[in-house]
Amino acid sequence: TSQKIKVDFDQSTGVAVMHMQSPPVNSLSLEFLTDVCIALEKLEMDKSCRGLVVTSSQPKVFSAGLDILDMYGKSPEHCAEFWKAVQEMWLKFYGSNMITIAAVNGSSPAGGCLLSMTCDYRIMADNPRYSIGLNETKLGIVAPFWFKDTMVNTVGHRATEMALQLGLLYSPAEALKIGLVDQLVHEDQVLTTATETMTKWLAIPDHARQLTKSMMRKPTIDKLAANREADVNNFVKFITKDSIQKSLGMYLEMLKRRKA
Ligand code: CO8
Repeated sequence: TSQKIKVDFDQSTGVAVMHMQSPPVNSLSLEFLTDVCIALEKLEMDKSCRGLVVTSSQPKVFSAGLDILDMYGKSPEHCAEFWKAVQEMWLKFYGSNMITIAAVNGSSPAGGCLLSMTCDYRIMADNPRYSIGLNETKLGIVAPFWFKDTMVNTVGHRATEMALQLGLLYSPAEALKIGLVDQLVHEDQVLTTATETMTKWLAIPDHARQLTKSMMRKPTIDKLAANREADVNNFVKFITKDSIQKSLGMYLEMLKRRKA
């Protein structure tokens, strides 16, 4: 595997841990998404691997979401290739046969939140400085239908409607309250709690759990799987608009200013 992700697979437990280690903020770039998909495919094919924990090696950040630089000032061809990779990541994670647990040990905006929502269970660090949510509207962009569907499936229609319109980023306590995450623990305990939780899930017969997971998620997955090309075209048409490029440029400026 690549330098940007490290996968530790424990044969004795059948559980793998994927550490995202793409400095500074694990943004989901085309290259990073490709590596994640290759790693996930390998684990999926290994019948001895039953569970996967996803976590971050970067301090304070789980993932900053999609790499804005893959959507800013890029050719339509590049944007299309990038978007296919985003779709692929979502399809692979949301449809995984493995038990997937997100160990959210830092902030998790936009695509980072999406990645965690594709998992079966979310444990977040109880640090009020961290936040999680689909903040797309704050960048002047619109979360696509399958981001929306994933959130509806996680927290319900009403909470999603408010979250998406306002581009809300929730504190861990607020995220727990609406069910965006399942459990809060101290920062140092996120990974060990994920391992403990995994043990509970591993006790369920795989075939029954897998069929149940598929029953719950298949309609949502099929919706994108049947419309991938149209979704790519929509994205490219939207993201390459002058007005949208301008919004992204202003957002990037804001990120830099905030730092100074
Ligand atoms: N993409 C590219 N670069 C990024 C991103 C990103 N998503 N996030 C941060 N960076 C860069 C920063 O600009 C900064 O760069 P530099 O060092 O050159 O100034 C560097 O990473 C470090 O960032 P910070 O100094 O801000 O790090 P902090 O630890 O202070 O904060 C955060 C970490 C909280 C993650 C913060 O960086 C942040 O809020 N980032 C923005 C997150 C965000 O809004 N992401 C949204 C991406 S869009 C998306 O995922 C879904 C899009 C759906 C598309 C739909 C279109 C139709």
